[in-house]
Amino acid sequence: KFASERFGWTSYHTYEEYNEYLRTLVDRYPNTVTLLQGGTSYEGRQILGVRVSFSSSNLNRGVFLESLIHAREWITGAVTTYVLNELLTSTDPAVRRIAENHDWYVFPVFNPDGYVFTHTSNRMWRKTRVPYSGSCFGADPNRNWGHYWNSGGSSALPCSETYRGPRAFSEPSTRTMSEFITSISHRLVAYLSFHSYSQLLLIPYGYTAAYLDNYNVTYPLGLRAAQSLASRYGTQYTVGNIVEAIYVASGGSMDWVKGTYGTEIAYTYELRDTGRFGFILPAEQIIPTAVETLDSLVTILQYFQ
Ligand code: ING
Ligand code: ZN
Repeated sequence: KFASERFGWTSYHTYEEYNEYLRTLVDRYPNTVTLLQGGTSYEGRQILGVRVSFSSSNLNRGVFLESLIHAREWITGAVTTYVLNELLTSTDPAVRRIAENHDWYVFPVFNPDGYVFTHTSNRMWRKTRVPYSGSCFGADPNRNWGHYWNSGGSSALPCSETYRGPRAFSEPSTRTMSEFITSISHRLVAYLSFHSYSQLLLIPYGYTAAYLDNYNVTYPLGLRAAQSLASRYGTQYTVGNIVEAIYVASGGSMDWVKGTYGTEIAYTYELRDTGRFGFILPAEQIIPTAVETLDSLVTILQYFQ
């Protein structure tokens, strides 16, 4: 059996298993899937992803899926790989259309050092594993990007969960992934970042409460996406800009992509749940969470039809 059939979405996987899964997709769908090394972490791990393209010329508009930038948010990598699998295997016409009309860039584990640490040492680890002052490790990789870095909602203290790092892109993982994103930025029309938990669909920016760019498009589209999501199992999402929905938070990846390249569609998901299990979402909820999320992605990408 192909490892992609053993992989499955009834349990959570390790960093090595995610990488093995991505490699087997390339073996199985050589004309459609390309393995990409987007970056490298502080501890020297590869940040692997795939491009999925059903067009021989690679000229489709690009959609980027980012997950596990925060190590403990395990549901996020499970959902993006489930979506990846559906893009390759679904026979649902709506899914086939979004799959084949876009070039997909899927990077399941943005923060491999942190993710490995959640398996070996501390399930609740969030940050990178770069050693900083005293005995504290890690900057928050979602406070470390260079668009209005250090503009509120991040900490100067290395021991803080939201430590922004000594400078923008101090973390090898964010720096190298930003360089990769730059290299494909001219192709990207959508950047979707996955976090957990709280059931929110968040609109840029995190550094300012102002409704910049195309909020008048992304807010109503986000409401329709949340409706699609809810229509599957009744899961309720709140839609709003980051500052209004949660808090000021500068240095996020989505702010940088949107602010630097003007990517038309940019959302951050805060997946299930609302706090009962929080980061430790039971594996039985992976598939339902992914199925409802895919419904919302179909709605979001209808914008480009
Ligand atoms: N939430 C995100 C965080 O980094 C966020 C929310 C998204 C902030 C995008 C800024 C930009 O705090 C979680 N759960 O990590
Ligand atoms: Zn997060």
